[in-house]
Amino acid sequence: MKLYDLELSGNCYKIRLFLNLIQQPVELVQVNVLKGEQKTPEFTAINPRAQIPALQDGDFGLGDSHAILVYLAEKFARDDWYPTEPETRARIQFWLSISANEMARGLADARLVKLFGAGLDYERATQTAATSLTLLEHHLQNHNWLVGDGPTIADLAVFPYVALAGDAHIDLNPYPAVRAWITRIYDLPNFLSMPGQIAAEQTV
Ligand SMILES: N[C@@H](CCC(=O)N[C@@H](CS)C(=O)NCC(=O)O)C(=O)O
Repeated sequence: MKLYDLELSGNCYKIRLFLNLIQQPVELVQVNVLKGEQKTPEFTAINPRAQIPALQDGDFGLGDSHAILVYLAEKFARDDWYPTEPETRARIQFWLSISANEMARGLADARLVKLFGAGLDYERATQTAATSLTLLEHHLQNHNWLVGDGPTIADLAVFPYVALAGDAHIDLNPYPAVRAWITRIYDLPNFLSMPGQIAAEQTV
């Protein structure tokens, strides 16, 4: 199995983290998006959206971090990370949508501006980030995990850009329940870190 990857991509990190947590080996193939390597015909045959991450598993190719999380969880870890009850699945999908929308347009866009100089509206991104962090904070004041009693792919989808808030120059101090949740994820067996994450001592 190959993961088309970039170390500094939070979307790619979702997949690297999950595969490490479930101890599934993968071959990492670096894609330099600044050089446009995601636009080659070979790559768009795997992901027509011309974005990383993308996965190649035998004959099966797939793009999108959320689709890949669902695929890998179904295949390797359904009972633990993607339980089958309709209510649980639907709640997980709710958070995958938050990840693909509010987290992407908020925390991830703000990080793109501050870390890579992207020409995006930083003010708007920070407002979206504040709204989604407040939503997350309220949820986590009464729950240890986003869905159910243990970690699921919902946590892994939402977590990366939250833990990378420092790169986006966004302070997590007003969100103590979010910081406690980050600590719980850091403490998972076989956790894998990525550069730029909030330091463990800042989470308590
Ligand atoms: N919704 C997609 C977003 C993927 C995405 O934005 N990938 C970025 C890197 S983090 C990318 O490939 N950017 C290069 C481009 O769009 O040309 C996902 O969750 O995988």
